Amino acid sequence: MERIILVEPQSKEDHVYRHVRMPRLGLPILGTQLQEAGYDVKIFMGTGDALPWPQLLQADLVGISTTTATCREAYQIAGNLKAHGITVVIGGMHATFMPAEALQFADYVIRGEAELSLLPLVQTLEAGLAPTDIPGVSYWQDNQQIHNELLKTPIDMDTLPIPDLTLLNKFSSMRTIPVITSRGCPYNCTFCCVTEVFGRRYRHRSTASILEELTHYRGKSIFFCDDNFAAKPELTKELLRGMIARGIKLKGWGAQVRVDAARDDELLSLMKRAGCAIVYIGFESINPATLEGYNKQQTVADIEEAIRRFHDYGIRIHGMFVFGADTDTVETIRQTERFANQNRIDSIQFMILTPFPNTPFYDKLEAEGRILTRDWSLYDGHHTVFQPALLSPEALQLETLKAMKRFYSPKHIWRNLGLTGFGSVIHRTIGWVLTRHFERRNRWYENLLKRKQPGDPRPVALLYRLLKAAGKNDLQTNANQLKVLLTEHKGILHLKLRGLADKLQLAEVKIILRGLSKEHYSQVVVNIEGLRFASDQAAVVFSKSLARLGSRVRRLQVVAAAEKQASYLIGKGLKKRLRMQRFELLINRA
Ligand code: B12
Ligand code: SF4
Repeated sequence: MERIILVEPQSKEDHVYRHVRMPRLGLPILGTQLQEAGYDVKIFMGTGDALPWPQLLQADLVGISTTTATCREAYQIAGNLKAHGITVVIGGMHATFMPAEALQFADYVIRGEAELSLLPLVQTLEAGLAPTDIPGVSYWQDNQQIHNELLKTPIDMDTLPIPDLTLLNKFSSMRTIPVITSRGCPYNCTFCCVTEVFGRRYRHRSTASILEELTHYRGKSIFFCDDNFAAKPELTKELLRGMIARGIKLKGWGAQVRVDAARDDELLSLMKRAGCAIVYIGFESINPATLEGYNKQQTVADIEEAIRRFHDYGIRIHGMFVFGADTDTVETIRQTERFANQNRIDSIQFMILTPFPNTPFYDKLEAEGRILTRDWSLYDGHHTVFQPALLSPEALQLETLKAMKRFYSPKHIWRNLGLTGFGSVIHRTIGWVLTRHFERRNRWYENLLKRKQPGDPRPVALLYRLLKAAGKNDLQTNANQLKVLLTEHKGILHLKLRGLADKLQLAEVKIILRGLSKEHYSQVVVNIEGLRFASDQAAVVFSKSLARLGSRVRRLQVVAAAEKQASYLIGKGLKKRLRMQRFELLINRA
């Protein structure tokens, strides 16, 4: 097992952050560990169809990282690799929360922090053994899922290597370099999932090791990936003093902090002197009831004070707000936009509250029947995926976008010039372009929410309903030996094909499929576990009609029985469709 490729899939959904070329640090750290142990490692970031497939298909093992919003891309890539017989390990945030789901697409899943698990797993596999004792590993044994216990003590950050970012394909085009100084957060905001992975105990690296890393990046722009860069102000000050003393001049750096950081004059002064250009602050809300509900432990007065004080020190602010709490109304969203403009926040991000799976917030909404869709790719803070309490899903979606548009309007961009300078004008102009782009690309979702019937928990207008309207629902055809069963479950259309398919019968299926694909956003699952092809030609015809269906619906999943059946289809034309968007191959091992 020499060649290892690690992949950070990017989201296909169009949102502001899709265009950021900075990786999360998990794969660079794990990649460096593997490289130091003698493996040939490469890391790729990208959407499935933009990845270098010839290289991926040569790998001995591929590790794929997940967040909730990018897990579908991850599963799609994993499905394709599995069909080619390549060993796949999935890890990261979403896999940690949903290991049983992720394991459907992989040989192994690693939950939680993986620095004490991935290398031992690779070595164990090389020795031909089962990973019975490796913490956090989930795997298959006799078609059963085994989930090893999680790592008991959090990882000591000083035992980790400095990530070698040159392992990344996008290194040369990376404008901002990610550096991390700590893990874990002592707070416990109700909507956040970070503490589920990194814990509530704040751990940090030694100042000496961070300074050593920073010396490599003189003259570059840095983003500190810590959830709360100044959680221990005395340590942060030590680091900043070190940067100043060693003359580590960066092009400018940014970090996430809480409002509390603004109360400490010495900290602010050191941040400015060490080159801090911008802070990212989770203000979350200006509705006191919402702040309380989020357990944010900050007040609106704290927010106002933080804005004023960071500005006094000439540090720009990116304010992050979250809309959609049970105490929020349309007026909350409008007031927040006015607040952000009046207080001259340099740039903002208005996000829609997102119930990440396996958080208490998700469980609550699930229990109340308020989850609208389990399409994880929409769990990105830009789409309404649940039924809010005091406003409709459509209003939450539209008002959030409208507020973004007002904030990033040319009027406010120029008004801002006098106060916070040209830097924030540039940021706001970029925001103006991206917001409009997002609006154009996401109209389909507004339309979808508009069609939602009150009290209907499903994400509306499915192909199935079109079919229902045509009086053909729950169709069961028996064309000679080919059986076609059409059903709907939790808002997803399922097409089950059983028996022997020849060209003629497939022509009939093609007509059914064509009739279905009038809308562009639905999810269809085609189960071919019980399907056999009368000839190679029939398999080619089938591959083609699947591809056509895939280009018309929002997501197409094909469930095949065992890897053999999947490889056969791939051999018969599906290989060309590896680049096909929205296509996933799932292999049922049972
Ligand atoms: C830096 C960062 C960003 C950057 C870079 C993003 C990128 N390339 O994805 C920016 C600012 C652009 C960004 C944007 C967004 N982000 Co962000 N981001 C972070 C942040 C603060 C740090 C990431 C990091 O480096 N972590 C440290 C490293 C060491 O952790 P890690 O990469 O997860 O890896 C460890 C384990 O997870 C595991 N692991 C990870 N991958 C793999 C793979 C394998 C094979 C194995 C075995 C193990 C493994 O092992 C690693 C080492 O222990 C995290 C919070 C956090 N603390 O992680 C949020 C976080 C990842 N972001 C989040 C979100 C929601 C977003 C946005 C959707 C926000 C938005 N509304 O626009 C966008 C989407 C971006 C996208 N890719 O589509 C959420 C994800 C939640 C979830 N359940 O998925 C997080 C957790 C924040 C939060 N508070 O909830 N983000
Ligand atoms: S302070 Fe930030 S990282 Fe910590 S729990 Fe709250 S949202 Fe999560």
